[in-house]
Amino acid sequence: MPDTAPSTSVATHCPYCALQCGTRLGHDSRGTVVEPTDFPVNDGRLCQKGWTAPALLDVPDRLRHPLVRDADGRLVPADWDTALDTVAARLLRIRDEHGPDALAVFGGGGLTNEKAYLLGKFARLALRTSQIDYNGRFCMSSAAAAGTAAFGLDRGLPFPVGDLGAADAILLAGANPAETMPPLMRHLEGADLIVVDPRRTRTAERAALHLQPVPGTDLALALGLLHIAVSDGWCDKEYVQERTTGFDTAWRRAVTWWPERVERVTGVPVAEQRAAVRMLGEARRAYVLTGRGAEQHSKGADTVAAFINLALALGLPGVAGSGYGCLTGQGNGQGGREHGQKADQLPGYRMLTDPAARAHVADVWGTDPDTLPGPGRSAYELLDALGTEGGPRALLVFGSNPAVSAPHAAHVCDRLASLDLLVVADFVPSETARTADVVLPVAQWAEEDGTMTSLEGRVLRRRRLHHPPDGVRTDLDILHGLAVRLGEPADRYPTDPRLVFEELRRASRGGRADYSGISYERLDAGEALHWPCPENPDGQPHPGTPRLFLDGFAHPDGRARFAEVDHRDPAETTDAGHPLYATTGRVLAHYQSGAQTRRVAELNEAAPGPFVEIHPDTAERAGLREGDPARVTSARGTTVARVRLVGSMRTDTVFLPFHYPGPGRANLITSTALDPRSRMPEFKVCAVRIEPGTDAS
Ligand SMILES: Nc1nc2c(c(=O)[nH]1)N[C@H]1C(S)=C(S)[C@@H](COP(=O)(O)OP(=O)(O)OC[C@H]3O[C@@H](n4cnc5c(=O)[nH]c(N)nc54)[C@H](O)[C@@H]3O)O[C@H]1N2
Ligand SMILES: Nc1nc2c(c(=O)[nH]1)N[C@H]1C(S)=C(S)[C@@H](COP(=O)(O)OP(=O)(O)OC[C@H]3O[C@@H](n4cnc5c(=O)[nH]c(N)nc54)[C@H](O)[C@@H]3O)O[C@H]1N2
Ligand code: SF4
Ligand SMILES: [Mo]
Repeated sequence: MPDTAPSTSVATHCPYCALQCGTRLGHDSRGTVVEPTDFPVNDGRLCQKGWTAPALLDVPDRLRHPLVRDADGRLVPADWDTALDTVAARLLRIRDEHGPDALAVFGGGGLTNEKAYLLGKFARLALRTSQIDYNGRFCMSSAAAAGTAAFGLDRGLPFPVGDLGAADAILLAGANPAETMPPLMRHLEGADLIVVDPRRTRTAERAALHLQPVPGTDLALALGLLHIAVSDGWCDKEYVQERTTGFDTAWRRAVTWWPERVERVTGVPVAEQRAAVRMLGEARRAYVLTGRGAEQHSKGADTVAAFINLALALGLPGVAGSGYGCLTGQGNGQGGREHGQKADQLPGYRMLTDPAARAHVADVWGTDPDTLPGPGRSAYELLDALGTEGGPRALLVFGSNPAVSAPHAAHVCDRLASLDLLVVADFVPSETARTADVVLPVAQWAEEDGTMTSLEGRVLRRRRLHHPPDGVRTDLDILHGLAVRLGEPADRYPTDPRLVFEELRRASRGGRADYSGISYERLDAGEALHWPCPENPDGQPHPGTPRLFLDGFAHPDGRARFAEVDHRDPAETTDAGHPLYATTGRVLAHYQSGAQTRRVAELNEAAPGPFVEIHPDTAERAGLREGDPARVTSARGTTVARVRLVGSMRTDTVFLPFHYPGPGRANLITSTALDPRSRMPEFKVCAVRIEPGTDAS
């Protein structure tokens, strides 16, 4: 069917996380309603966010027309031509005066594949800038760097979610799916769960074993688990011999991490370390999975590498029924990292520095490879450079709310304020949008077609239930409108998602994430297509690749690589002025910066405001009781939150969710230390003190 007429009900997927639960959306007397479908990952279930998602479509302050800041500094309604003309004219002027790298783009892992692809093309062709990165840098980059190094290819889960159901043991390092992907828990029920988390989360409560390390010490723990695996005889020597290289270099480091030393650094008792390895070693089928708790560190990539080393020593990756995986987070966190909105990437998970990749993509784009810019700054470095000498002077934001979600948020807001031009495309007036010079109101999930790639690498159709409200345009329309005004040929920026996908197929052909054999027709026929899914030269449809690495890893020799990694402290350790560790994360009811979920009444009632989890003894020493307002202060700033006493917390650690705006932003305190390999910020550990606050503070 060509551009579909809106239907009375459509099969689609939840707008939020990377599990991409299957849903059916329809209308009844209450308005838009959602039902879960029997899609394999959720099998008739949804979490609270999924059930309430239709409310997003008409939140009271939904943006319904463009806004342009007037001479008095107020955002006032404007028509689309005025808004787009204003943006284009100012972009051209800034580029003329300061060169193309004065223009920057910040994308998001919630954008469809089509949007992510067109955004990267727009930045590099229409703006001619190298300065594009996206919020996935804050999310999956450490696991991606480690996975690529180890296996030659980065796909969050190289196996379908359903495979987890047959496992005997699963180690979850720094993931809390009971709150972040509730329907996933059903797939973990059959296994003995080993949870590594400084907090006793809802996931940890369901575990056979909970290891509760000091934040920022997972690398030591993983080295120690490898040490035990080898010295207690759980190492799969035949697998290591036949399917890997580099064991000796990894062992050279792990050998010094004997269990007592690991206990001293991590706080995890020797007996628990041994028990964890025994559970994994005795299992016939086992998985090691990482989440943001292990990854969002200045050594996140090395930490993931250490967990992969453990998995390799146990002989798990690339074996049916076992493996290593990263639980990717955002709705299109997987696809968003494959199609060119990352600073160093071109579509198909190609690298921007690879001459063959440049030539291929330039050919699809109808341009000379020499005109393509090189790699630009990573997300935090980009935000940090805004408005500085030699840094970008204009920023276009599509699908992120960095005023709340970026580390050291007060500093990021200063940088945003120093820009000559800030343009935000969103469907709600997010905290970032409110500071913009131009706000462009966009359509959302149920109002447009597209594809998303879930955490298991499966490409899914997002389907339109109804047209966007009057006055609202799609992201593809906006990119088209701007590109044309910047002098680009109109047909280079199609507004029909299907046409963009057809081009994306060609651009990805032969790349690591090859989508060339996938089409809307095949997806609409219900096929389950996991990439790589190349177009076969003989015309036979490729079945996709649900399980990777069974016949070999993606390195030229087919072997996985052990990594030589060693533990190091977090960028910031505690001292007399900042005696506690603060870590950050998520609660069930809210999503990310909260821009969407804080506008859904039922979700906001479930988790109404910022809080800090703290052990009762630690609270008492600080003079704090349950419900008191508290000030949590790091070297960068102070955030305010209500005290929540939690007896199972470590006494040296407090926890804050990062979903709240204003003075309750957890990111007012977080560290700007970056992982040297992935450029991931250290969201999960900084040194703080806590003291009584006032309701006004
Ligand atoms: N409800 C909800 N669900 C979501 C999201 C959301 O915002 N809200 N976001 C989605 C996205 S984008 C993502 S990335 C995923 C994230 O999913 P998760 O990775 O499960 O989420 P987090 O809560 O960030 O971190 C997981 C756990 O890491 C622990 N942790 C903190 N520091 C450390 C440490 O040093 N070591 C270890 N081992 N653990 C530590 C925290 O206590 C927390 O329980 O969730 C997705 N799903
Ligand atoms: N302290 C701390 N900070 C963190 C984390 C942490 O664990 N701790 N986690 C990090 C992680 S993993 C992530 S993924 C980031 C996420 O943080 P953000 O990047 O801020 O993510 P969202 O809050 O989802 O913001 C998405 C914005 O885009 C809008 N939007 C949604 N879909 C579309 C679309 O299709 N088009 C357009 N134009 N707009 C759209 C939404 O309304 C919302 O305003 O936060 C990071 N920040
Ligand atoms: S688990 Fe994720 S995809 Fe599923 S309903 Fe909840 S937010 Fe939506
Ligand atoms: Mo994320």
